[in-house]
Amino acid sequence: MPNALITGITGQDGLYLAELLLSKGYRVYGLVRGQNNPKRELVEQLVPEVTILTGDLTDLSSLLRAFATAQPDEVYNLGAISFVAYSWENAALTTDVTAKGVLNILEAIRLYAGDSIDKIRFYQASSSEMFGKVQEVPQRESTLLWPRSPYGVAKAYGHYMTINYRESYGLHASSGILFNHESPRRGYEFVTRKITNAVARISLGLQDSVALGNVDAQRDWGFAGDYVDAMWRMLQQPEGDNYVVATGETHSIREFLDLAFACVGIDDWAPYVTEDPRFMRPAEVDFLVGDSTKAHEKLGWKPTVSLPQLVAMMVENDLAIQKPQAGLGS
Ligand code: NAP
Ligand code: F7E
Repeated sequence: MPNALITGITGQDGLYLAELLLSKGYRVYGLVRGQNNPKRELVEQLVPEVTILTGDLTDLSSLLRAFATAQPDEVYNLGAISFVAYSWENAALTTDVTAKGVLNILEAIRLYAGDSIDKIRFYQASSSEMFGKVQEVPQRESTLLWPRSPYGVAKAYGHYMTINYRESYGLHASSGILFNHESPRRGYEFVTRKITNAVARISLGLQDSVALGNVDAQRDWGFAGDYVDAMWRMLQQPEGDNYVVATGETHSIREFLDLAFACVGIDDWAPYVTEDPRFMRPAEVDFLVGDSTKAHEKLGWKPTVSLPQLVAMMVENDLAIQKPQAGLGS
């Protein structure tokens, strides 16, 4: 039974990955930060078999203690400050967690494993945000990075540091350059969940409208459950590498709105959506679309959920959550 350590276990991907690894017979350890983390309960409810360890990516000694307990064969570094808009307001903190946190965990591996470093496999949660002002369409592993946010810059640091530890110490280290992936577990701050939650509430008479920023931005959206499978596949390869994971389709926020409102029988969403400059970003990533040919060919990975299916899944979930608020059964 292999041991896996997941940072970011309380997040969207951490929960899906824990479920996947448990189903494959892994013993799973999850790092949870803070003295009274409200999301700890979610982990305990959804994946009670996971052993929770206390630690923080900014605290190297806490990572070393986690390694001593978990004795991991595979380490998945999903922990990050992941909300792009927030990264401008807290650029130094984002750098400490999302960039330097990667160095801390790589150093923890080196200190823990010593001469047996080749026995550990490492996954770094890199991001399409690193492509930022895109230099090539579609974006692939070799595309020049041009990050547009403190978050994107921090992820670029983590990406290159992962490659550096692979090249310097022979660590089996993979960088998954994942494009946007969503699910009913997506945080409410991200545009997809903000929209599906608002659509559910508007259709139930609980809310009049939703305020958004740039609805012309285009993203390559997939389903998070598919994307954690790609992470696992990367660590089963003979060597660490970099992989783009994406659907290969791009859609605007407007198209996402079309699909989400259609789920509740609303064809014209204009009366329900307002533009609010508070949600505009200092520098926008206008367009992303990924080429995951390498992941298809080497990992045998393919997305299984289409955008309309994903949107329907998210709207249905938010309707079930919101119905009791409207005095209806779920
Ligand atoms: P998420 O839901 O925001 O989860 C982020 C996780 O990081 C949470 O568990 C959070 O813990 C943890 N974390 C934050 N600060 C930490 C710290 N100082 N020490 C340890 N853990 C910390 O993100 P996600 O969507 O699951 O994404 C997982 C990873 O993939 C992230 O690294 C993200 O940047 C990256 N990524 C995501 C996407 C996407 O579209 N979802 C695409 C590409 C890359 P708390 O619950 O305590 O805050
Ligand atoms: O924004 C626009 C916004 O916050 C998507 C993270 O998981 O994926 C995610 O980052 C787009 C942007 O995701 C609102 O300007 C318009 O163009 O849902 P988002 P993101 O910034 O793409 C990448 C791959 C990651 O790695 C990140 O961790 O939607 N947008 N109006 C809005 N966005 C938000 N959040 N809220 C709005 O009201």
